[in-house]
Amino acid sequence: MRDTAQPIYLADYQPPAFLVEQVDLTFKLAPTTTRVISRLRFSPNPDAVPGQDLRLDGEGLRLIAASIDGVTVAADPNATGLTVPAGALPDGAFTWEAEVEIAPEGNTALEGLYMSNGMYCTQCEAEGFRKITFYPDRPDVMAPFRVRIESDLPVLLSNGNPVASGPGWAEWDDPHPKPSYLFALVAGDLRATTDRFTTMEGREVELNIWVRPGDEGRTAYAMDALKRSMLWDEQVYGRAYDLDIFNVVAVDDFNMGAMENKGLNIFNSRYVLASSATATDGDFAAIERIIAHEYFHNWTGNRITCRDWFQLSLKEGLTVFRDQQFMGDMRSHAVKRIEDVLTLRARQFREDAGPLAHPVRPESYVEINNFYTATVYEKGAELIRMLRLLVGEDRYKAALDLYFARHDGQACTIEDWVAVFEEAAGRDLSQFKRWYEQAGTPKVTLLEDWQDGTLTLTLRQHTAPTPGQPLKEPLLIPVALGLIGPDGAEVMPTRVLELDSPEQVFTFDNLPARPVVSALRGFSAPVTLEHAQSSAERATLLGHDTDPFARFEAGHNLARDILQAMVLEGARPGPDYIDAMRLALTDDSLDPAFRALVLRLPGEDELAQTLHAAGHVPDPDAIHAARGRALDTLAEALAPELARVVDAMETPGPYSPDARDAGRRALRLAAASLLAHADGGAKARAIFARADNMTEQFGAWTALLGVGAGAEEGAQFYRQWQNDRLVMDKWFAAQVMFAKPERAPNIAAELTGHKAFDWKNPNRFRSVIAVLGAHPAGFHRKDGAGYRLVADWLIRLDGANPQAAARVSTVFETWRRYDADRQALIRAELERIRDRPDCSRDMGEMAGRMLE
Ligand code: B3K
Ligand code: ZN
Repeated sequence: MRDTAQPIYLADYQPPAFLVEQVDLTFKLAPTTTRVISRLRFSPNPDAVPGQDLRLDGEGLRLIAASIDGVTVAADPNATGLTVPAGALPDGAFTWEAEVEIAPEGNTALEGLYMSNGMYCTQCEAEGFRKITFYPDRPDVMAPFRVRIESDLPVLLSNGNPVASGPGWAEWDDPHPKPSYLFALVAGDLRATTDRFTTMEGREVELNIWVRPGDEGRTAYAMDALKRSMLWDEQVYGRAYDLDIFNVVAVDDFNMGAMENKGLNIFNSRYVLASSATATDGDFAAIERIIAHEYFHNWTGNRITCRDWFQLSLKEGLTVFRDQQFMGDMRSHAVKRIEDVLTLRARQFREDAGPLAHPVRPESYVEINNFYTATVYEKGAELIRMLRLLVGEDRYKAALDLYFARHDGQACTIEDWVAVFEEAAGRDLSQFKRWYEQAGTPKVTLLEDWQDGTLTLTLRQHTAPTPGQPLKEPLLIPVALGLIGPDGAEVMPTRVLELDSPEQVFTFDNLPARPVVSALRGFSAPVTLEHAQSSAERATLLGHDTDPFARFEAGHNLARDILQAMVLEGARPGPDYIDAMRLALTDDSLDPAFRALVLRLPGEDELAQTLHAAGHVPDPDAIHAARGRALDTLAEALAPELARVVDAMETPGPYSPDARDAGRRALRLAAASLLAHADGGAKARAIFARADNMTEQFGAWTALLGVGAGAEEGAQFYRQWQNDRLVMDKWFAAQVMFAKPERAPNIAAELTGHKAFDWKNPNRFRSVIAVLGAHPAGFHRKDGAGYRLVADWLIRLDGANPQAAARVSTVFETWRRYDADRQALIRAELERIRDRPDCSRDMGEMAGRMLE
């Protein structure tokens, strides 16, 4: 029997002893006494050792009755499930029936069947189905489900197609075999926005977005995004939807963003509900991306699922990659790529550099929910991007066609995935596969040598040890490279250098003059690049590179070097940098969204990360101060241009969330925020006063907060939005995010005392506690007040919702970067969290790994 704190190992995988041919479930819903009656048709798995016991997972279930083929069995569940010995089982197939009782109302963990504002809903991935009934709760057991719901609530939903309904009941049938983690049920007083989509196969699909009464006016954008996602998956991947109905439900209490349950996606309401008055451009983009992501899972995740949870990136990395492609097609590939790289570095590189580093395919876990990480998702997507670059667009398409044709309806592994690429490209990818197995961010060093028209590039790769992996093998790293001549023109088309050894040399002859090297174009591999370049070379790339990512990166590196020098030597930004920024700011030939990104200085956590990687102990206060000085200097120097851009970027006409207008607003607000450091916030105040949309209202308010102003605007914001739960999350978050470092823990503490601080709601909890953890100088206040406050709240949340608490605990993952005093304070907090007798498995694993 599984001791719940014991690790599970990939190497121990065994096929299931029994397969499930059909599932029939009946739910009699009641807040504290829901009855779940299950009828499961089992047959021995021909691929497993015969004669095994029947093992069913089950947690927190009150067993009322159980039988096999109609004969009562004396099952005796323990904390993790029950076992029927092989000797008590009939030969061949048999039917298991059980009735259990559960109490959704008291389920604060938001896993299994729970309640949110009077509505019933479920979250089963990864292992929540076992909190609903006894079942072989593992993804390689796939079965068709038939579900009957009995309840007085008006709307009763489950997976698949509706088959029948009457007063107080409804029945659903999902013909597509699925693992239990994709099961879903919703019951409540809900309102639908309805639309239709006709698939390329001619199937008429009813689309519904279900929300609480009063929220109907905020569903239009999600519906539009859904229809565009369905069309895109047909056009780009040849994948059509496969049921007669597709339901999306918005729920206020939800542990993550959304869930791809077959035919019944359940969403955190913040990723469905949007109106121009209440949602920012960023919110609209997040809705578009997540609607697409969950929809795309229908093929990459649901029809082809994972054999076991170690293979999680098989569905998540691929689906993230697909949503990135979709967003690029819908908006701008250049801007999307830059944003994705910034996220990757902020979250995944950070994870990879600390005690929580793990491979894209981990080898062991204690609690699988702790492995829904930036590494599995975002780095997983990067691996697919590299595969596509290595084999080329056409062979990528061929590999994916083969994947869908060969594995539809199966539960697969990373090996299956790599094999379709090997076959489609006729190429051995065994070295590439190391990317899935080896944790850590490789460092690539590039050295240039120039002699008589020949440029010699020496490339080296090195990956530092990570927990459990002291030695690293060389990886296959595609480095996309271009050369820019002194006149700013391209010397050759982009070439992809394949780095597969610790060191390799590449030469380029017959060059008329020494070019500027544009390396890692498009961020062709998830590595850190060390490439010494002068400010002048970086300015050339920023001004002339044909690759937009490389252009952005040149400006970003320029800023990062200056900020580092400011932190370490107290320098000031020089005229080179200011001129380069002026050029980017005022170059009207550039996409405003791109210019907004160029204008954004590297963040404090990124600076701490790079300083640490360069062998320094980062001082959060010094970083905060240096960044503030850089903003002041830039603002003073560029004030006239900034003011002009603020005016020029006004978006005439009614609000539209499209990329064009959103890009203009992004630049306008970036300019106003920077300018606030010189004009005291005059422009921002004017934007706030006239704003007719949340993007400008919120953006202008936070621009003011950024310079220590905005108190009046904050009060007005509160008065206007105090009854809107999603906007109130912003009100909480902004005050912590933009607090002066010395005040941040106090402000966060005060906010936790606010009457609207409902800490059991994950969004609200994160809007204060996780946001404090993301405020480097505030969280790391020298006296440890930030650490204490976060730890106190993590302990409290752990008692109610371990999964959500464990996730927020990653705010501590960078602790070993810092000085001895701070380390001692954090260590004490992590020990306090871990050493409680009632510490959850989720939190115990996280704190334990961070302390190891
Ligand atoms: N598959 C879900 C995440 C489930 C998380 C469980 N702890 C959402 C997604 O990735 O689409
Ligand atoms: Zn996903």
